[in-house]
Amino acid sequence: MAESTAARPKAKPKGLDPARAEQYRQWLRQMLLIRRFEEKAGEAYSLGKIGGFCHLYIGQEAVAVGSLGALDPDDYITCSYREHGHALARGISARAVMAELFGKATGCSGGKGGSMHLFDASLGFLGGHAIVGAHIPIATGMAFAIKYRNTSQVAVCYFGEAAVNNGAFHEALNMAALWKLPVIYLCENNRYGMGTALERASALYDISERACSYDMANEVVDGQEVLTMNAAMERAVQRARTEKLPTLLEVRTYRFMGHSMSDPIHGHYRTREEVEDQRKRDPIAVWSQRLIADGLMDEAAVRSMDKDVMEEVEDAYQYADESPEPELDQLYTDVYAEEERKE
Ligand SMILES: Cc1ncc(C[n+]2csc(CCOP(=O)(O)OP(=O)(O)O)c2C)c(N)n1
Ligand SMILES: [Mg+2]
Repeated sequence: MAESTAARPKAKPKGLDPARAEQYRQWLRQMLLIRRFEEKAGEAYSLGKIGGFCHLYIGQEAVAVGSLGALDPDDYITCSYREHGHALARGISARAVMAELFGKATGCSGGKGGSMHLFDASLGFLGGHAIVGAHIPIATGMAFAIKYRNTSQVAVCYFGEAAVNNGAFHEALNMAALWKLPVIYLCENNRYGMGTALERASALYDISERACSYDMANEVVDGQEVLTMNAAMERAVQRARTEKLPTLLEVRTYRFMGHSMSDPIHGHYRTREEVEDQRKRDPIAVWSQRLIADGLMDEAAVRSMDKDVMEEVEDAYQYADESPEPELDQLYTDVYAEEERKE
């Protein structure tokens, strides 16, 4: 059954701020980069260039771009396995992400992580985790470390709505609320955990309400609108940084592709009509039309940006294809990363 991805009505979207025009254009570029990258990754997978699992992020781009746009460079991020978009939006290069998907030594995890385990500690990007919900306590631990060291960083944890029925989710949220930790739990509710619709697996439909059990701030966010996403994230970041309090954001979004490369676009669990209906709120079209309507870009500029992005993705593909595989003597390196303590 197709419900709207739109969140409960909140404050009306404000007009675009001309002073932020460059940032707005960058958001569009980042979303286009993710889209074109994912299309190319899908193609490479079909050609056998990428092995293992591969979960595309197409349809959810505004969530990663809008939310990561509210963070500082030294904040910590941890994600599920559907994290190519987050890695790109955080600033890991398309070359390093594509090479990782190809299992090459030049990949961001040295070619040993693959699609589900993208890492770059220098950007505070601490995975890529394949086990549903397992990184929720890890993010909570990061937030505990931040509090212990008394810095003003924030930890962010991205996960799907299927993770909230996992015991680790509840244990982590309880501790974060009890200990007042600077963490943001960002649930990307795309309404399906593989082929299971949310309402078939969850007693509670509104995931945001789960925060009430832990007296935690929460919000439902329209994840197809990048500015709305950014504004909600800014509120959560502010709460974490200044008040040292956690937030649960339930972000309503939709994946346009199958769960993974082995799953067809609609399968038996959703209809073609539902997917087509959701595609009417394509986050890239929504945002580019908004920028054009507000006079911050014209159609030619959007086309030229898209072309530029496609060239970047093509370059990443060539780079990944030509890169060497990791050497055998690298098998046991990079198992643990040590971070330098800032005393
Ligand atoms: C603990 C655990 N159980 C089952 C799986 C198999 N599995 C992989 S993805 C997935 C669905 C997760 O859906 P959701 O959390 O909504 O994220 P989405 O794929 O929609 O981004 C499942 C059950 C797993 N990886 N880990
Ligand atoms: Mg899901």
